[in-house]
This record gives sequence, structure tokens and C-alpha cells, in this order.
Amino acid sequence: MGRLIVISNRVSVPSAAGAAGAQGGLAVALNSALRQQGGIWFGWSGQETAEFTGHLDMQRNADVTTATIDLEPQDVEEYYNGYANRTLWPLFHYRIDLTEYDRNFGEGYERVNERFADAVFPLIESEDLVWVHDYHLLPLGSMLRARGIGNRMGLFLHTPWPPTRLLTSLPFHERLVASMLEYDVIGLQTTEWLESFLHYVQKEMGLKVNLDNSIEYNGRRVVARAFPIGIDYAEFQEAACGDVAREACQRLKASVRGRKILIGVDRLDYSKGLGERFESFSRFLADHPEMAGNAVLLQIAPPSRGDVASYQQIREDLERKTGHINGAHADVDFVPIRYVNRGYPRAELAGFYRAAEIGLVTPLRDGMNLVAKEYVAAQDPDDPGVLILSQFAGSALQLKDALLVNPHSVEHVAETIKRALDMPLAERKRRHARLLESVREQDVLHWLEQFVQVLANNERDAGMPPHDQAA
Ligand code: GDG
Repeated sequence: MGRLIVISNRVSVPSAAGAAGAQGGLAVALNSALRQQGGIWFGWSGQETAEFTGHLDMQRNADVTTATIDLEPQDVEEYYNGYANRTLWPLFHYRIDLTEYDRNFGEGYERVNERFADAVFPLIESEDLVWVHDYHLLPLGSMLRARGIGNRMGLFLHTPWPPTRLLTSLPFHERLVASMLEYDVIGLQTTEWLESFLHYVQKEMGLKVNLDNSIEYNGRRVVARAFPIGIDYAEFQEAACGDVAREACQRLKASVRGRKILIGVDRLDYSKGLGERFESFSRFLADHPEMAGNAVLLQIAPPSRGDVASYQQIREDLERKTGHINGAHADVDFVPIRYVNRGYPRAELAGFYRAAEIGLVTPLRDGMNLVAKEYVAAQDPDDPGVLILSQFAGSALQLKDALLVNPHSVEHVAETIKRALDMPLAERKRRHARLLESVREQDVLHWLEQFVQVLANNERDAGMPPHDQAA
């Protein structure tokens, strides 16, 4: 099998000293694949430069080679803050009310994708497998093809794929999707988004979709498939059982003095349904005065994309809402919502999950949602907490033994909180055992292997021409 060339907006550079402690499961898994198979992880450094030079900063850390470029402020504004996070992100999360269509964003997006293509092109050797990640880089594959790259190339989209009727509100949507069909493999998180994608290519582009969900396009066959991403189960469980997690767990438990803990952990993003979650908790407190004073919601929400107005707005809304709810339900020695705008090391996070009787994961729309899986992995199997999970998270298709809720229904979520707190130990254990099996078996390594296998599997055997022989 050839080397892997991983391309994503940002690159997570492994540190020689204990990479696993600082990085998320995806970065750890990609790094270990790069270490095993050899290859390069390419992307934006996160740094700005006054004038774009295309200079590649190549580094080798912990046996992984990374290559990064700096971008101009205008690139960051139009490509990253603009088209990626003010156009595609809200649209792909069904929020056309927040979706901004600006010609400059579209131009910046194409320009940066071309810059990525120019910079990574000389790094790609003939047998390499090229694996592009996420909505920032949808047209990159077509730009590499235009530069003569005939390698197997795959795209994995971490977000949902929106319904055709929403997607068609995007100017030049046909061009964007057509550019994606230059990949050999298109991976979506779930069958729901896969069906939505196939619906678009059939209805809007009139393309033929085979029984195995592959798409006939310009005499080639493009494989479209669901690859549900998982967590690094082994790493997370180990963290959950370590000293740092134990101390974090004890610290949190001691601070609530016997009260029940509900935990939410999310990037501060409007797709995560934090406002609705707070309202639901408030309704629960109002409906169950006997429980008010006995349950605390810990919401960890590190800020993200702070340069984008809708993110500033959600932050203000949540601050107001928290103040309002706490004002209504707090007592001299008790505050019901602990709303924390900062991140914690992964091992501490694992301890907080373990301390919580309820994992409250209620996004309005989410490609997968790894927090739900981390919560399950961190539990004590002999006395596990209950996962309350939005039916609109991709992970709900796998985690069927969670208590699934409609996050828009404050009443439903409030009742489900009560049900979770009353759940007998036997039922908690039964549900948790089944959830754990799914989280353990469909972990990030499984996801990675599945994707790379399909990516590496040249379709010649199936009687279709590979890309470089296509008409
Ligand atoms: C996108 C898609 C898809 C959060 N706070 C802290 C912290 N986190 C970590 C969590 C988890 C990760 O961030 C968040 O992952 P999610 O899956 O929940 O959500 P997104 O960031 O929106 O990710 C999503 C994912 O890509 C993967 O494909 O599942 O649907 O939107 O790992 O633990 N980590 C640390 N401290 C924090 O305070 N260390």
C-alpha cells in the first residue's frame, strides 16, 4: 500500500512527548496511520503572513512528517471565516437562516484550495493515497486532477450532508458537487447523509447510482459510502482509569456535595443546541421542585470561531440565558448551571464524564458527535451514567441504547432528564453494556482502516477503468 497524504484545513503536529495526552482521537489515529504507512500531513499552519509565498514548512515530529503553509489575512477572512464557516458550515447544519452567500467568500475559497493544490502537488508520489478531510477542501481533489494527479483520492466529510432542497440554495452548488466527484471515494458519517448526497447527484445531476451506491460519472465509478467515525477507545478508557481522571472526578464530585451531575462538553457552536439544552434543564428544575437544588449541569464550552458574528451572538445569548436561569433557581449555596468557557486536558475531561450521572448531548444537527462516545467510554461499567442523546446527531444511528430525544422539545428533554435520574441500576448497566460494545468495536482505528482499505482498493477488478485511464 502506498504512503498516505492526509490533507486537512489544520494539521495537528504530534509532540514528541506524549502526543496522546494533548490531541484528540482523530489526530492520534491519523498520526499513528501516518507513522505505520509513512506519508505526510499537509494543511494550513494557522499562521498568517502579509503576502502568500507558498513556502512549505516541513517538520518531522514523533515519526510523522507534517507540511504546512501560512495564509494571507484575506485568505483567512474569505476562505476560513467566510465560505467555510459562514456559508458551508451553517448550510450543512440546515441553518440557511445563518448562511451567508458572498461572492468574495466563494472566490477566496477557490483561491485557497488552488493554493493548497499548488503547495501539496510536489509532495505527492505516484503510488500515494491522497485523503482529503472536510468541508473546507471539497474542490481540492478536482484541482489536483487538473494538475495531473492520477492517484487514488478520497474525501471524508465530517459534517452532515444537507437535504437537496437546502443545498440548491447555494449559488454554484452544481459546480461544487461536480468537483467532489473527481475523488474516487466520498465518505460520509452516516447512511442518512449518504442518502442525501446520492439524492442530490441523482436528482440534480441526473447521474446513475448503482446498487452498491457507487456513482457513474464521466466513465468512472465514484464510491460513496458511510464510514461512521469513532473515538480512540483504548486511549480514552486508559485515560479515564488514570490518576489525572480519578482526581478530576473526585474534585468535581466533592464540589457538588452529593448532588447529581449532568455534563455537556461542546465547542461553543450554534449547532450544538446549548441554548435549548439550558432551557430544558431549567424546565426540569421548574417541573420537579423536589429535585431542584439536587442537580447541577456542568457545561464545558471552549469558544470557537470567535471572528464569526454568529458565534459571538451565540456566546452572548448563552451568557444571558445562564444568568437568567441561575438567577431564577440558585440558592445561597447552590448554582444550577456551571457554564465554563475553557478547555480541559483530555484526561481531566474523562474524569468529569465519569463523575456525571447524565451525559447530555443534544445537538440540533451533528455529523457524528464524539462526545457521546467519550461519555460512554469513560463510565464505570458497574455504576454507569445515562447518555441522553439527540436524535439529530449522526451517532444516534449507532447509539440506540441511549435515551434519544428531540432537542427542540424542551418538555421531552426535561422529562428524559427525570427518567434518566430515576433509572434503576440494572437498566443503566444493560444499556451501557450495549453502548460500550458499539463504541469499542467501531472505534477510530476501525474507521480509519475501513476508509483506507476502500481508498486503496483499486477498482480495476470491478471492470471499471481507474481514474487515469478514464475518458
Ligand atoms: C466535527 C463534527 C464529528 C471539547 N471540549 C474539550 C475537548 N473537546 C473535544 C471533545 C471531542 C471533540 O472536542 C469534539 O468532537 P465532536 O464530534 O463532538 O464535535 P466537532 O468539534 O463539531 O467535530 C462532528 C467530528 O468532527 C469528528 O468527525 O463527530 O460531528 O462536527 O473529542 O472531547 N477536548 C479537550 N478539552 C475540552 O475542553 N481536551
